[in-house]
Amino acid sequence: ATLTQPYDDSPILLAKKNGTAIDKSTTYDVCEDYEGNYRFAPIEEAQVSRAMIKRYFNMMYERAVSDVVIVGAGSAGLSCAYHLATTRPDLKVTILEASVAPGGGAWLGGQLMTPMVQWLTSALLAKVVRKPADRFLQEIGVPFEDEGPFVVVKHAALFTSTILSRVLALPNVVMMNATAVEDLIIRTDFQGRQRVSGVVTNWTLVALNHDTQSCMDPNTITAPIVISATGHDGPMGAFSAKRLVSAGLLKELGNMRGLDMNRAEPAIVNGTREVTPGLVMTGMELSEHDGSNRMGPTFGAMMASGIKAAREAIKALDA
Ligand code: AHZ
Repeated sequence: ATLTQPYDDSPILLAKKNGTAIDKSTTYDVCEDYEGNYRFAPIEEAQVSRAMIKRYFNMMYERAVSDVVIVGAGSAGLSCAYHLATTRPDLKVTILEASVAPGGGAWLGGQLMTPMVQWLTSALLAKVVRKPADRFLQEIGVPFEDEGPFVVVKHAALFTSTILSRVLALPNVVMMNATAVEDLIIRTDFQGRQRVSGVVTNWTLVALNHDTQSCMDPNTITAPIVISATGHDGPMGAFSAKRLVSAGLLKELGNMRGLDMNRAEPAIVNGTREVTPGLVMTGMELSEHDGSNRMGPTFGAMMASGIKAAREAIKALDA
């Protein structure tokens, strides 16, 4: 038998599923035999390579000019992407994430609560999401416990995996992970103003090795609006805020202040804006830009700031 029968259409599997008898006298084109052994359709290795290469490089080709680039796929960047891409399905939204795993700090609620400590109470593994961000949780379909002034999602990974799957399923969104933004494209417009007009990219593994090799030049993506969501300072964080300083577009970094939940959340959400022409900033990167407090493990402001950043981007695009 030639093994071309699609798996789901296998007469044997269908007979098993429907509880009907398998006709053993007939030879079927199937991937599973009567004993339950699987046989795979033959494949050339090059088919696998080409299936990836064609799609990935077509995507890069198509997204070399995007409508909006979002830098950083943490809780703020992903919330922004979801709101932007669902509100404006006409926009080509391109997300760039330096890490292999998108999600930023939102895989854990606070402190490094790994599966080794699962025996601790669920509250210790939980991610606190203060209201009114619970409406966003309802919209994307993440269950939570209502604790009055705040709500609790039983595991941060439930939020992050859900929003990732929602965002990646949207037809106008692409995400390139393991891809770092190394620089900003900054042009002078007709009025002589400096304007962010896109990003300079490289594979993160290359970006981390510039000191060990001779020149490894980058690539570019142009876009009328860049949304920076790179988090507070760290090995890669606060990327655009720091670059704005070295490019002379921001006098100095405000530097993130100490933890104060009550001050931090409104400061981040209310401060979400186009900080320089062409660049909207969201999430904890703003604390470094503006010098506002950190809030620790409460993520409501990240969602609300992401949503506001999407609105600011639309406003700037439509202006
Ligand atoms: O890998 C970074 C992370 O996933 C990514 N990133 C940073 N620099 C990048 C670059 N190119 C591409 N140059 C880059 N990607 O940006 C993402 C930032 O996610 P995050 O979770 O660190 O930031 P956020 O603002 O979305 O969420 C902050 C969550 C925090 S931190 C905090 C505290 O410390 O008090 N409290 C909260 C709620």
